[in-house]
Amino acid sequence: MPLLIIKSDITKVRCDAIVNAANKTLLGGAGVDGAIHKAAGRGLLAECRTLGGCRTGEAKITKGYDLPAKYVIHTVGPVWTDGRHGEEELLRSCYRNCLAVAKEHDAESIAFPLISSGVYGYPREQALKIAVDEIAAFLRNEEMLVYLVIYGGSSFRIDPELYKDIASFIDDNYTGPEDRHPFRENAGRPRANAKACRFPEAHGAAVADEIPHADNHARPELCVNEAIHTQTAAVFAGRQSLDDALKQIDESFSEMLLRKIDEKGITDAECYKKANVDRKLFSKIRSDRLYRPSKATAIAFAIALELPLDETRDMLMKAGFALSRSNKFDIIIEYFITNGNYDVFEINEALFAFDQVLLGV
Ligand code: AR6
Repeated sequence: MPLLIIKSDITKVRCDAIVNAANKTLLGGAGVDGAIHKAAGRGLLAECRTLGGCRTGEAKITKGYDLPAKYVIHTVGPVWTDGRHGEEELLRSCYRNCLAVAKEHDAESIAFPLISSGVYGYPREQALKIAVDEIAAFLRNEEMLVYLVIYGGSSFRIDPELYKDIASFIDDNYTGPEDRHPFRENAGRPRANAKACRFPEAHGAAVADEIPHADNHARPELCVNEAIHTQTAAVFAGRQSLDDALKQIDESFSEMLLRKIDEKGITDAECYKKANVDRKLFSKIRSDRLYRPSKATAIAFAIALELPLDETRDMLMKAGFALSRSNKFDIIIEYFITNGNYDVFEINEALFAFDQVLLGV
């Protein structure tokens, strides 16, 4: 199942377990710890008192009390000194231990804050990279829906070099209206408060049908492929019956996807995991040859299959979409494909940093 980076308050996320970035006493504190204790009520503190604290890198579980989550998994991140005091390994073990505890309790979904990146001072880009790395490694073998929750309006940056590179690629390739240019100084304020990405209003949102698109993803209403136009013309010219014409409809998105999976010699599971797509959604696509995915899902599969740009365009067209140069999302996708980087989690980090919808579901 997928990893979704979302902007939210973790105490509001509906899922089986939320993770608390606690301290060794487990008796509450500031930051996300304070927010979780406040929202959960006194029952949480009472249960925490029975746990005897927790060592750095380890994890302990309690009930969720007044929270929408069934469980809270408490972990203690490392305090950042200079990166030479075992901070990275300790932070990695926080994620691993929390995921192991969640699995032991049959949690199907879990939400993490960016552990150690607040009061404990871990540099945010590095904290994010470790979180994504560990969660992605876990999801290669396990089925769980994992949210990484970034709080409030705090600025969020990926590796500054990568950010600069993508920003200049967007700058060089953007062909939309000048007054909405993403980076030019004379541009208006494009999408200042645009929703960053999907929001888990309810447990299971990400495994339900395709989630509605953000405004930069308006689905073209009439996006029938050219083959169908040709067939239609022939019908109206009286050369063909409608039945005959419909028999000649081009390969569908789902058919192309399954053909490409076969050609690449990968399994279905390898493909949907690499696409950051939920197994149930994949099954739907597999069983419905006319399934219409969202644009983000269609691109996620093109990325999982490591398709070059022309084949990505072809696959998108079958789902009724195009890659244009008039919006940031499309240009960022083009950037990664032309650079031969097909790591969906890295692409999602970049999309998140640029306030765009994420790939997969
Ligand atoms: N939802 C999601 N993320 C949040 C929330 C929230 N409601 N509130 C803060 N964050 P921190 P740490 C983010 O300081 O660095 C406590 O006092 C925040 O923006 O909560 O591991 C404990 O008792 C940041 O990105 O935890 C410990 O003493 C991330 O959560 C100490 O702080 C972690 O920030 C732990 O420090």
